[in-house]
Amino acid sequence: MASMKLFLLLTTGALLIEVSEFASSTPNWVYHSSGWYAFINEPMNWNDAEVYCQNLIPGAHLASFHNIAAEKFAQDLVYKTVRAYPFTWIGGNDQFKNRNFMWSDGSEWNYENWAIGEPNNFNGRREACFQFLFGANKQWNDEPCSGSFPFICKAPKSDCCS
Ligand code: 2F8
Ligand code: CA
Repeated sequence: MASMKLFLLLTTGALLIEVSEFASSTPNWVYHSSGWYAFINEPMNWNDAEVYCQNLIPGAHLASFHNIAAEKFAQDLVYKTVRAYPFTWIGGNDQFKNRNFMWSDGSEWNYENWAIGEPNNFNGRREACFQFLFGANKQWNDEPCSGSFPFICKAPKSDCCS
C-alpha cells in the first residue's frame, strides 16, 4: 500500500482519480474450490459488470458455475453481504446467438439451474444475459442485458487473491 501511495503522489491528476477509484472498490474475495468470488453490490448493466470484473484483477470475469456446490457458495456469499437474495448477474449469456449459452470466462457450459419457465425471452423481448437468485428456488433467469443489477465476479485460483 505504501508503494501505491507514492505512485499516486507522482502521477497526474487524471490517473490519480482512476487509481483511487480502483483502490476504494477493491472487493473482499472469498475462495471456493474452483476459484475466488467477489459480490459487487453496485447495480449496473451486464456488459459494464463484466468489464468491472475484468478490471478488478487479471483473469476475472462475471462468475461461471459448473456445479451446485459452487452456486450455493455464491448464494451464501450474497446473503452474508446484504442479508438478502437480490437478483444478481452471473457470466452466463446468449448474446451472440439465441439459445447458444456461454460463460463470459470462456469455460464450458456444462451445468445449468434455470427457474421454471426460464429462459423465456419474456414477452418476445430478447433476454440475453443471465442472473441467479431468481424465483422461489433461487435459480436462473434470462433478462435484458440493459437491466441494472448487482453482480458476482470470479477469478481463477491461480490468479488471485488474499
Ligand atoms: O415471470 C418471469 C419473468 O419475470 C420478469 O418479467 C415480468 C422478467 N423480466 C424483467 O424483469 C424485465 C423475465 O425475465 C422473467 O422471465
Ligand atoms: Ca426471463
